[in-house]
Amino acid sequence: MAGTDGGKERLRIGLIGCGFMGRAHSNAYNRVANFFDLPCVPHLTAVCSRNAERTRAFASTWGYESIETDWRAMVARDDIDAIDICVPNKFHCEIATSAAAAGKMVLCEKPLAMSAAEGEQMCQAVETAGVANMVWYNYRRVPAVTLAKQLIQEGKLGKIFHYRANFLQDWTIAEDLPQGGTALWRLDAAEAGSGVTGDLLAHCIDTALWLNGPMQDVTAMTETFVKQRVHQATGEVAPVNIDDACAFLCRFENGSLGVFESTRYARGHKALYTLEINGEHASLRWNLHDLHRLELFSHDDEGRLRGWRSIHVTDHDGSQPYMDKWWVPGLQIGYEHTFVHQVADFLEGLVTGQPAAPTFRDALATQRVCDAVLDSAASGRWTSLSQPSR
Ligand code: SOE
Repeated sequence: MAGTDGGKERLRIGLIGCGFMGRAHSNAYNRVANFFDLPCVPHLTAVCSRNAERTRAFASTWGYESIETDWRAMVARDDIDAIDICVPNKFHCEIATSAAAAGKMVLCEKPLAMSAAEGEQMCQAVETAGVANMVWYNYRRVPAVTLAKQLIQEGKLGKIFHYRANFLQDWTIAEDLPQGGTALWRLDAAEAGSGVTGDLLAHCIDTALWLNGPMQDVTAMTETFVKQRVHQATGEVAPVNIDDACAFLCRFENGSLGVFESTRYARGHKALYTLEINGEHASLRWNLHDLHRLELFSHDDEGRLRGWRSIHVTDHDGSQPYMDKWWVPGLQIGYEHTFVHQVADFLEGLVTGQPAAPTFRDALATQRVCDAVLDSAASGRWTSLSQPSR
């Protein structure tokens, strides 16, 4: 880090990718110092993508000082401290390992990699270089989800019996939707690695491992409902190799059972991430469409009053995670704030030496579960997580 902004050290960011996630991260870098009092602040040094005109427009919208059109040039710059990777999954490993070798901190969009083998290489690269690293599993930092973590850690649920999560969307039902290209790379297995497993279930798995600990084994099924689509790169009809839907069961090491489902074919659901945890003393549930509420049923409540309560997680007195940084009690925050929280925690971690999670190593555990899920779906058998699956 070098120089100061308003008396604070600057973390000079080089962002790679100008899509949806590039915007979400840029917004977070711009907002964080307005709301969090941190020892260092992000400085938007450069943004990179292949199309110069588009990159220039992005730089001007979000306040980047300069642009690059080749990520290698970005990684080689000595005025950048941290590389932030917001490009399709197939580029994560090469960029992250090169950035680490150049001594840069690396922040990477989820999922970490195309496979656990690639993820392992990325972990080794950042660990050998000794550079800070983090993966953007942002839903951990929805205040209601962080509150769920605190309640579980405090033992409010007691022994956990069940964990269930869904991530449902409906945007790929149309058979004439093409695959590949800037907006639709998520439908192309060569760019994305997998379909809903790496894109959506990875979020559910990351939260589950965080809230409920490691998984022992999994059994899964996947389906590709539309078998071929026009590929935007060639204009030709090509097989679709991603999983459009995936459902899996798992056993957690703590003895609880997990049920997970994700699809892009649930008509009416746009980004419905739900989770529910049933413990001996209490149950919790949360959903992304009502993200500021955490629902709790506590068996310890007096019998006459026992029932599900809906906690509006907006208090300002420091008792509910992150909310004292925002408005006044009762006023909600949303999706974009989860990224602001993640940047704040990353910056704080640089100073305290307590790295913000999930690190690459943490996210590798999620990648291993994704691989095990896909292996199980292919083999029709349970896959154990005690050994790396690929
Ligand atoms: C896919 O539509 C997507 O944008 C994912 O890629 C994100 O990770 C998820 O948060 C929302 O849905």
